[in-house]
Amino acid sequence: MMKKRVLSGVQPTGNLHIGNYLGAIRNWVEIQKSYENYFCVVDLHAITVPYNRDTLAENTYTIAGLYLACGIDPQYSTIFVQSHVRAHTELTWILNCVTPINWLEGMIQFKEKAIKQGENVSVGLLDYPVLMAADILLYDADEVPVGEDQKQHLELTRDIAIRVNNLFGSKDNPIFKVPEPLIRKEGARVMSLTDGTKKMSKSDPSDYSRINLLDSPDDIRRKIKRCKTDSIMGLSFSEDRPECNNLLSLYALFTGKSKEEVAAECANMGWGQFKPLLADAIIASLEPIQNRYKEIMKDRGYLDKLLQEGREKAEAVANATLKRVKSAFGFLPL
Ligand code: AQP
Repeated sequence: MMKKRVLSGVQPTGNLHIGNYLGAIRNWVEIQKSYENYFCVVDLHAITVPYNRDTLAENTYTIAGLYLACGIDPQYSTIFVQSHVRAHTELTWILNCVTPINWLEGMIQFKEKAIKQGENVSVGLLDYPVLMAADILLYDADEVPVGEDQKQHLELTRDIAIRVNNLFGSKDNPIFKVPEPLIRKEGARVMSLTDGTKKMSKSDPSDYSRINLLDSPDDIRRKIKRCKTDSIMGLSFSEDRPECNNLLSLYALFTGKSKEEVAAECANMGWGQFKPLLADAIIASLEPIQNRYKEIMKDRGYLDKLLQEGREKAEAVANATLKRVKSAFGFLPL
């Protein structure tokens, strides 16, 4: 039986944090043997906001190295850099011409990031979801494993695919496969350590808001010690205690315990007792990833070769789709 195909990616905007790990990469690792997998480092997305050109390439290596360190296995998964496969930008242009502008203006992430940036908002930021649609549709992905924050963008991808199929395809001969989101319940939305109502994010100016996968044990202890809590006695999963909810969920995810077990274990604890337990659980889970990462980054030649092989495999699939799309849109063939 043919395996279903998945595609997903992370922006090289800095170190990965535990939200990226729990919401996305950990799930990729778990499913990779049952799917045909394409995982890219989405560097074209990373330049939609002001960025540092001196660190972009190094961050791209970092993310690729972290994919491997977290357990993405090249035997099952193709790892590549988005900007190395030109079909991504070419399909984006074509999709731009069939995507109504008001679909993009309504995107929550655009509105949030645009507010943060004031007047300095690029066309690229508005167009971010169309680039994401191109990423996914180029690979005829059946499913897209992402965190909760990407749900709206995935719905837009589906809308664009359906629109193109209606305009230029037929029921028996659709142009695009319409992908399904693959969003796990646990870890799909890890919240900031400084504000339990905001998602943990690489672009938050405060490093205390997140735990990065490469943070030292001391940093992790310090961040957990300083993180926002409340003054209610006893710890519980409760809707109106966003920080408590988030920290207990992290404890459950990093220890592998169920919510019920954690609720019972922590019901009578205070923050002073709980925080070191949480820090220990996170440190113990990240230590093997950090050790593997150090080994992987010693051999840039290996990473370069892997990304080159990944590009070749990705390009073969992407170029075939692009050819099909251009033919359907009526372009004169080469
Ligand atoms: N807090 C999170 N909880 C669960 N999943 C998350 N993801 C991101 N944040 C969380 C998932 O990680 C994948 C890569 O997303 P990204 O590269 O956009 O990461 P980011 O941290 O969101 O990066 P930025 O640069 O800081 O962007 P913004 O400002 O948008 O937050 C995705 O699958 C995402 O769902």
